[in-house]
Amino acid sequence: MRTQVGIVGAGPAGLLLSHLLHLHGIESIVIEARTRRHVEERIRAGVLEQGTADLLIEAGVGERMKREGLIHRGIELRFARRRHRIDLSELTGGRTITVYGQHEVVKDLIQARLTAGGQLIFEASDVRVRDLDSATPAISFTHAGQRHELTCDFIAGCDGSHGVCRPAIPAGALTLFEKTYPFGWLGILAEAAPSSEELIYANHERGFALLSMRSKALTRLYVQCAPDANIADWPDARIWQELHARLATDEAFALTEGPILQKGITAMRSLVADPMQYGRFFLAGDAAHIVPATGAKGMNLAVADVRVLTRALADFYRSGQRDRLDQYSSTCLRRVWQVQRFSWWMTSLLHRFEGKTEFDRRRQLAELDYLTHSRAAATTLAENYVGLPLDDA
Ligand code: RFL
Ligand code: PHB
Repeated sequence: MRTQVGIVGAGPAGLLLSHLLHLHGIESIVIEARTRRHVEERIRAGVLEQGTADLLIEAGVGERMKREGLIHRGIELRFARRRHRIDLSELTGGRTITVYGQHEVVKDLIQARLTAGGQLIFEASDVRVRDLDSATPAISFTHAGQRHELTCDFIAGCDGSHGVCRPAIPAGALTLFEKTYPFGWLGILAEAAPSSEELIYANHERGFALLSMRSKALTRLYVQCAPDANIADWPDARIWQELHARLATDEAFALTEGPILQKGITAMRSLVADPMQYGRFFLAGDAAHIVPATGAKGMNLAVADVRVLTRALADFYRSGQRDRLDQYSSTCLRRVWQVQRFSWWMTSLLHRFEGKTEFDRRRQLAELDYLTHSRAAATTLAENYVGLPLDDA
């Protein structure tokens, strides 16, 4: 088998890359380890920056998102039993975020690829990449009991944080920057109308809580938990009890409960791989970097990488120009570090840090107070949350 760009992983990064390349007349094949159903049902991110939503619309895959996505113009910060609205739109010249599940984006992209005759190979096992710095890098994999070899001009490693791509770059050629936070998030999807029209980020002495949503009938909720928490120790009643306690306010609010459809624990960590390229091999999305979920940036960052990579590959195939390909990593890493900083800051602001002193706690509350009473401070949150401008260099 042969293709121009071999793509490992059918998450948002791999699928969007394949779709955008197709729009430029560049052929690709996507190799995915899991089933189509699994990737279409995996509940993860839910917040699209304005730039992400605009890109999906421009690329012709935003129709359902425009119909079903929820446009939000603000978020709430809740602390010391008070509610404070950050008016994202007013602070950013009218920009908004769209609440639309990552799995819905994935469904839309799979549909678009299949309609256009794109090749997506699900349930591939023992996927390996090799000859990455040669002119003909290759992906080998087993599918339906047969071993295949896919020779490519370029390979995009879009296989997420636990894939085979990042480790395929020789250790001496790669630096990893990592930070682990001393807590995780326990997330649930509940069959209940969201108790608020906008997302609520709550700082509480028992720990962080977040109210988000997937639709008018589905609430997505998170509570900070121990990094090694066991889901068995979190029966439904305990989850609701913590949510009620951490979201409690002296102002009007009632948390609506409903049957829990999904439950899972996510580690909170930061990771950056530098560089994001090696020869003809390019990492994009979670394969290259992880951000703690507090800033709602993971999927948006994957989309930003893929946009840069598409432009670089389009230049190459159109005119043989390699400049943008050569600059791929440095172009992406600038945004990656901006987003790491923001995600780390949101995480530090909102979580309970075990072992920290009362001084640290008061300082955290003072920062929240400043943020909700200074237009300058609120603007820095707002412009990062709706998404820094995409790099158009
Ligand atoms: P993905 O989505 O992990 O996709 C990688 C794909 O590669 C496949 N794969 C392989 N395929 C072939 N061979 C192998 N050896 C393979 N190994 C793995 C996997 O099956 C998968 O299909 O990475 P991608 O495309 O880079 O997308 C990144 C996003 O998924 C991720 O950053 C976000 O979900 C992070 N994230 C959030 N991001 C946001 O922008 N906003 C949010 O609100 C937000 N909330 C979240 C999140 C992530 C979470 N979890 C579970 C990690 C909330 C949670 C709970
Ligand atoms: C989500 O809806 O899953 C979500 C929203 C905001 C975040 C993280 C996750 O910061």
